[in-house]
Amino acid sequence: MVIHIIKMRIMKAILTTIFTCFILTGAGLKTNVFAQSKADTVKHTEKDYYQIISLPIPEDIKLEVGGVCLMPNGSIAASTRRGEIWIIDNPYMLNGRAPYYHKFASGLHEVLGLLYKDGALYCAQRGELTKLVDKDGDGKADVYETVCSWPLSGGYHEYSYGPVLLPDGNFMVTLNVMFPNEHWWRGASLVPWRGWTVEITPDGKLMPYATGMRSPAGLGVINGKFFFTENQGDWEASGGLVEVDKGDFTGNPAGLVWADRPESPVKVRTSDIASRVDFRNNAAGKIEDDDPKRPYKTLFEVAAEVPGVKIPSVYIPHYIMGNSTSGFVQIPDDIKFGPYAGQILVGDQSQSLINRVFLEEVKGQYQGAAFPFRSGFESGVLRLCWGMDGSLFVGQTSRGWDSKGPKQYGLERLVWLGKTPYDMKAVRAMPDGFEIEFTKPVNKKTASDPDNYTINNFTYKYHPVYGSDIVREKKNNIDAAIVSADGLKVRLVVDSLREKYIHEIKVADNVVSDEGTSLLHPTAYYTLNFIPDGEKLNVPHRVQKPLAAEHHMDMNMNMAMGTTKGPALRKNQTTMPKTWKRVDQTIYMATKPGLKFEKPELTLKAGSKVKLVFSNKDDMPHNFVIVQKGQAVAVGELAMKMGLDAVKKSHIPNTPKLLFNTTLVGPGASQTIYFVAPAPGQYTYVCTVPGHFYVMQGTLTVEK
Ligand SMILES: [Cu+2]
Repeated sequence: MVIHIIKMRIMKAILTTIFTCFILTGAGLKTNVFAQSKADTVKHTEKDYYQIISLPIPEDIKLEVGGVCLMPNGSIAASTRRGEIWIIDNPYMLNGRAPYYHKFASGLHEVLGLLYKDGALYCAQRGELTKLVDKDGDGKADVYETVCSWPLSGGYHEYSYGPVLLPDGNFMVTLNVMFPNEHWWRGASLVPWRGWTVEITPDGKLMPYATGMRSPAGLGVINGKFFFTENQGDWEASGGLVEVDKGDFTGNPAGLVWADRPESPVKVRTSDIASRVDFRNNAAGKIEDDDPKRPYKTLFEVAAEVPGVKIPSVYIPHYIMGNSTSGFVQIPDDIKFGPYAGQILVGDQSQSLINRVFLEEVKGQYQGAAFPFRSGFESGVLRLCWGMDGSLFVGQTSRGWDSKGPKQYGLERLVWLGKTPYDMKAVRAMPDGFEIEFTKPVNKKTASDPDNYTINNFTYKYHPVYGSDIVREKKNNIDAAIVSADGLKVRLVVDSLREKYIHEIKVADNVVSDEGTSLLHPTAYYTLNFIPDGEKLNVPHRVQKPLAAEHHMDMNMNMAMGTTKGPALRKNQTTMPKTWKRVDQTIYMATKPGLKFEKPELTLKAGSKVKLVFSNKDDMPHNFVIVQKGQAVAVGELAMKMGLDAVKKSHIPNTPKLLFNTTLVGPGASQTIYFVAPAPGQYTYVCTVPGHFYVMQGTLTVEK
């Protein structure tokens, strides 16, 4: 599979080169429309500003990074899923020398976090918080001391993350729920305090702090407050960054089984949720969200009724910005890392990238905007830590789950190259809209045209199903775009803002900087938990012109080509066509964990009437899409450009490269499609979900 990807990447590089050569040779021609239309904006990429430097890892070290931290001498400590801790000297590769690895500790149980404090390393193993000390100074830990332990059921996914240090010197650890067999993707808490965040004093006293966590892979302290990152799953519509106060409940009810214990500070009870949202605890244990008309509530609606329910500070919309939110760090004020001091960098494991979050306090709570930041890491991004020189170390692992980055594990360093990208620096909520702050002055002419911005808002369902569709989507009308005198800010006056909804803010390419550059990242997602009080600008209402690019195509109208006579079949034909008397071939296709199809190859007979039953046996949604041979990545990349539309349309772009498809199929669910097998030859089938399409592929052979 990896070789396959590399081949495809080489092909892509060759194609890009051919294409570039074409443009270069074409530049000499008299009529070159292409060069002219592109010449007015300067192209730039993330690479021009932030460089990724890979650290070589000796072949015999399986550095599946679970934790990273900076040592006082500038070395980096990295813990692994395999239970080892390595100290890496000269990770900056000064004087062209390779880093030097030595083993500090081993025999630990899946170390997914690491902290240096007062001459010792602290790590959460699955079942305990451990202090490791090198007493004799030989570079190896000789004291392994249990600070505090907690029970384990032995179930899959019972990860423990951390610790991080609170300002008062206590430790915080987050504890993943487990997935029991009968409900294999639904979180359960079989032993205390699974699904909780726990606070631990230096002398080992464990105090339950909050619950509602499902897969809290990232944790940290921002401006003195405790935050964690959640992943999509049951009851969790999308990943995001959540500020947690003591006693909060953040959404996944599995951990509430322990809320009655005297040590629990949580006031929410299971019945508070169950009386409002159907848990659908049926005997089969399988929940299929088959009925889009099923009534639902949002998390913020439940929070409005139940004190103690906490909504995320900032959503990092699933599929659109990432798939598995992981570790985060705040950019310190005193380092040189570009124009984003004080903001948060949040990793994404499966997409192998880092997003950026701007936080602001509104009505006493944090909320803010998420932006893309840097993609292209070599494996799944899990842990981030600052080096001594202000560069960012990025600890990575695919951990049995594939990531977009092709390697099984990796350690890389992200370095700012000293140039400021033209980007949205921040988006702030205003009483009547948003204020976008840019890193460089904008061209005032284009920036003051409100038609050069689009805003859509949406929310998610709160339910026991894995993830959620985007629901209640609404377009906002923009009445004015007012540019500040220095050209660094644009105030958008927006009609009918919706409190508690996520607002997608898009800036058109022609809102260029003074230097003629388009934005490096033109889209932001602002989680508007509160609209701030204050004076509204008095501007007349106007009706926004729709952008030419906003062409909405109903997926049901997406017709398949090359089928037999009679009414054309849909690409997603889910009932047997009336003209068919029988099915010639019935094919069963399923998914399996680790971004795989159960069968890597399929054979069909050309022209035969095919019924294909696609069953999703994994714990996340997938689709099944047949595309022209070798077009899986091209179609997947088109799907990634669909933005908000992507989830609604099941990541199915409108392209002739795509022949037939299922829509998104949730965990445990299935969908049947009908199509006529195309002309003899080879085809590719793929799941077009972002991050999946690079690896989740198979080969379809159509025979005569
Ligand atoms: Cu998939």
